[in-house]
Parts: sequence; C-alpha cells; structure tokens
Amino acid sequence: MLKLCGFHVSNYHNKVRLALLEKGIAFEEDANCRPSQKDEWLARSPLGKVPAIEVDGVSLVESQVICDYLEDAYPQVPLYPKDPLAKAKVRELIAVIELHMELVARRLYGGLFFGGAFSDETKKEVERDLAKGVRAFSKLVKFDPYIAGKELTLADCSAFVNLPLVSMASKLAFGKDAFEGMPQVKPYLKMLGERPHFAKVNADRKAASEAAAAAAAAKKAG
Ligand SMILES: N[C@@H](CCC(=O)N[C@@H](CS)C(=O)NCC(=O)O)C(=O)O
Repeated sequence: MLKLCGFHVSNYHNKVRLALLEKGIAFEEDANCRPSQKDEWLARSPLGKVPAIEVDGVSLVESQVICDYLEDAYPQVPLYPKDPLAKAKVRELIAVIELHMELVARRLYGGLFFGGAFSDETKKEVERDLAKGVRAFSKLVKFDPYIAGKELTLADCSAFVNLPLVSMASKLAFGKDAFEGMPQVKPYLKMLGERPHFAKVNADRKAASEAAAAAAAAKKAG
C-alpha cells in the first residue's frame, strides 16, 4: 500500500495528505519522519526533505511530483480539470503560491520561528519578491468559490497549507499581512477549513505544533 512519510507540521506533507484524503486513496502514514541529511533518510528522500511517498518499494519526493503521480495513478476523483489549458492554469497557480510566495517567505522562517536570524538585506529582498508573488497571485485567483474556479483542485490543497504561513511570516517580519489587500483570502480559508478532510489536517497540524512547542520548552527548561 502507498505510504506517506513526513510530519503533520509540514505544509508540503499536509498538501499531499489533503490530496490523498480528498481523492479517497487508501494509504498508510508515517508521521514521525523529519527532514534529515543522514544517509538513512537520504536513501528515501535524496534532498533530505519531507514529504516522501513509497509505492511498491519505490520512493518519490517533491510534493507536486507526488500529487501529479497520484492524479495519473488514481484518476477516479480528479483534482485537476480535464481540459489541458484549464489544468495548466491550476498548476500555474500552484507555481505562484509555492515558488513565488511560500519559498520566498521561507527565507525568513529560521529567524521568525526557529530562533535564528536573517540580515536586513534578506528582509528587503523577501519584501520585494513577496510583493511580486502576491501581485501575480491576486491576478490569477478566482475565489469562485475555489481558488481556480467552480471545482476544488490541487491548487486549493496548496493554498490551504501555504497561505496561512505566508500571512503569518509577513505579519511578523513586516508588521503587515501580505494579503491585506485581498479580503477574500480569510473567508476562503475558513470555507475550506469546514471541509472534513481539511479540518482534520488542520487539527492534526495544530496538535503536532503544540506538541513540538511543548517539547522545545521542556528541553530548554532542562
Ligand atoms: N519542494 C518541496 C519542499 C519540501 C520542503 O521544503 N519540506 C520542508 C518541510 S515543510 C523540509 O523538509 N525542510 C527541510 C530542508 O529543506 O532541509 C516539496 O514540494 O516537497
């Protein structure tokens, strides 16, 4: 059986988990896998990141690659439109969300969330690049009611896990929500969060984040 490996705080793990749940694919999950540069994990995930899946003894990484595989292998409940151009528009949205917003904001996570630091130069670059990503996003989104139109797609799975992170990072770093000019974002995320699978993934993310914070506090206390 297909196995998903990662952990519940990871946005990319949660994107794949949402796709599996929404498509109704039976899967096992190992939610205790962490990113690592150790040989044992590199053998399964060549960049040392999560998530990875295992299918018939074969490992596969990169959430978008994994989701595209799921779509090809399990077409019964689609998360893409059939029309090739409409499908490409969904993938375009995912690329903007992940490459031009989340990956940009990610440069600040170490400093914001993990006790690290970033330079003023990095902060300026992120502010500039994030503004471009958000502008592109605002030109592409439909909110009709889903992000790419009338049907739930993989772009919604990506948006649900990534928009809150970008929003939080921008508020903390710049004192201003990157989506402050897009009032549709909050009700859209709320609407998605009411879907049972999205609610489950979100609840598990919260529980795992709280457990991780408690473990870090206990370690610090000695
Ligand atoms: N492009 C990758 C990104 C995966 C990723 O960055 N995962 C994070 C956890 S959310 C990770 O493993 N970070 C550790 C690292 O980059 O070494 C994907 O879509 O799967």
